[in-house]
Amino acid sequence: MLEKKTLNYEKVVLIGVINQHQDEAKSKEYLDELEFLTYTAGGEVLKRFIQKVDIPNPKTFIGSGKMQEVESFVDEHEIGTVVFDDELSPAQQKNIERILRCKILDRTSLILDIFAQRAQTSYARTQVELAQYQYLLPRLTGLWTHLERQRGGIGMRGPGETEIETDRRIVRDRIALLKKKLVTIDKQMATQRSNRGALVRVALIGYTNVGKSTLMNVVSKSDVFAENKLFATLDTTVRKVVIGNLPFLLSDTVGFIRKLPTQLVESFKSTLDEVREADLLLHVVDISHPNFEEHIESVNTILTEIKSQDKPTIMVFNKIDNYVHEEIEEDDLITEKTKKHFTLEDWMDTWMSKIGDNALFISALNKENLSDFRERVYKEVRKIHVTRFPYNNFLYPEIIEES
Ligand SMILES: Nc1nc2c(ncn2[C@@H]2O[C@H](COP(=O)(O)OP(=O)(O)OP(=O)(O)O)[C@@H](O)[C@H]2O)c(=O)[nH]1
Ligand SMILES: [Mg+2]
Repeated sequence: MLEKKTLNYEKVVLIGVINQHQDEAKSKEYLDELEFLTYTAGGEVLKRFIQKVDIPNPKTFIGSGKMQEVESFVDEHEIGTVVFDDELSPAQQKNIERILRCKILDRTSLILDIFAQRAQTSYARTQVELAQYQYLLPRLTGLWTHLERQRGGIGMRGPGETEIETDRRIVRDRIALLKKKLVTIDKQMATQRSNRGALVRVALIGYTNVGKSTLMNVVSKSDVFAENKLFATLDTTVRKVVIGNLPFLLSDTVGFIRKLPTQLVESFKSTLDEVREADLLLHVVDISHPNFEEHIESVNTILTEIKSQDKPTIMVFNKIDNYVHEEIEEDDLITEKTKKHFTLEDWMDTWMSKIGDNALFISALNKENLSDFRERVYKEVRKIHVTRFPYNNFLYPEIIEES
């Protein structure tokens, strides 16, 4: 799955746990995702350590025996960065850093680092920088910054070419400044959105890397950056799209992820306002991902956080071209059919019985079933459009007539 590794990738070790909330399989899936995040940030994973712990050690998160194992591996292989899948308290981070003498990151700081690398506009940069400093402030005392040889690299990079500041006083001032700047930008963005008029607003949402931008490109014939890395899109793109004469606005926005740092949810207020103010949500799902149902849950949790859980929503199951399932041999009478044996048809039946024609199955890449997609979106947008522009209904027949 991963591209050829280059020499300047940082050497990284991952640490995860197994407990009553996550069994071995779950833990593996989470670490797979963490590895993908690490790779996106510019790291190469040399080893994973997994420990069974029900209650994390308050001082070092994992137990001392495991920590010794990690320590000798880190020494032997000159590891520069250790990433924990779970959020560490500032105290834990400090203690672990003292033992391992290298950079200690967690999922949150890794995601923040990727966001910093991906932020293009000054608006996105401001949002990310604020989130980074809010995360860092309580952690500055113990930070690895005193390890001079470790300066820079993953977790130390601010937006653009900058390196993050580690002086507490400067950080505090910077936070205050960034907050002010964001208030101004938020106002400008709100004005911009209200200037867009009464056109129906549709937002593409979903877990990261599911194909939102690819779908946006196919539907709007635009050119939005799509890539097989996480968080390819940070800035919202809005395009006017016309289906069968009917114009509406389609926005492509930042992907969600399990445990999206709360600092990010807050500072991405304007970006998420795009979702909050949308009339219709297209929830894109990568059905070829073994964990797609959990992705749906994570997305729904964030929708609830931003009070958008009750909006009209069409579920768009993408990447059907890539869907694979395990077969049960005909003479195998023992294996019980579970979800991993589901065919695509089984999933279609399951979802259609749940939400009827609000479930669509497509491939944005191979342009499969896109006419169904257009038809369905047209119907839904039309419903909203005719309530806003009641005088020219005749322009939009019930059924789409492609011009
Ligand atoms: N096989 C397959 N791959 C797809 C399909 N749609 C998108 N992809 C691939 O999935 C990867 C992610 O696509 P993007 O469009 O960047 O996904 P995104 O949801 O915008 O991702 P973020 O912006 O990172 O949240 C790319 O490598 C696409 O080529 C599809 O229908 N089938
Ligand atoms: Mg995207």
